[in-house]
Amino acid sequence: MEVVKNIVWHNATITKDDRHRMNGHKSAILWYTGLSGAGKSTLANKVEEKLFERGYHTYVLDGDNIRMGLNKGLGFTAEDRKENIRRIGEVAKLFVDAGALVSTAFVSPYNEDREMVRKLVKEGEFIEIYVSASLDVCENRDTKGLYKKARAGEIKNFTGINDPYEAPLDAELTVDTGSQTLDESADVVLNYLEENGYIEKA
Ligand code: ADX
Repeated sequence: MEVVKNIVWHNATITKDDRHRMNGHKSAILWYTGLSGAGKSTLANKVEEKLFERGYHTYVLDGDNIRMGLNKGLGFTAEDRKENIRRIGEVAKLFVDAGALVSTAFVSPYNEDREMVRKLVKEGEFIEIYVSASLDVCENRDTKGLYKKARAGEIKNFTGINDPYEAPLDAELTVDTGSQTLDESADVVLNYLEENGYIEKA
């Protein structure tokens, strides 16, 4: 890669604090991680819906969708996943700067990659949410038919089948979508946000 020189950081006139004051709430990344089919996107969207209804500035960055645009061309080797997560981390950081409660729904199977994102932002701005449905549950759901293909050897590096998933060691939250309803899981997240001063109590 070319070494780029002669770039100077420009400080914004309107700061993150100004935006927090204007919006009436803090900003942070809600980082959902878990196996394909664990329910990350579904949960992220449900939580967003509840926050949005209560007047919070929100956005969801979704793995499958981002891979069709910004991250088109990245595959599923450890190196490509790292680059996928690095870019999403940077984009999510911009959303935090813009004052939003931004949710990301990516498998993000490696502890190291998730820790890289945690370090990008300030303490308290990264909330790791482990969506912990077991491989059995995800494989039985097989919403996209990908586990079947992976078992048949049609997909290489498929997380949980022939590629690793490193469960978070120190997640702020663990949500078991295998044993909870969607609303129950969403309320676990909302309670955390209330208890930790990100949002007002309902
Ligand atoms: S990540 O590992 O780099 O974070 P990301 O969340 O962007 O993955 O993409 C995962 C989605 O891509 C899965 O939900 C699934 O639909 C699809 N997918 C296709 N191939 C794979 C694979 N080899 N491993 C995991 N997911 C895959």
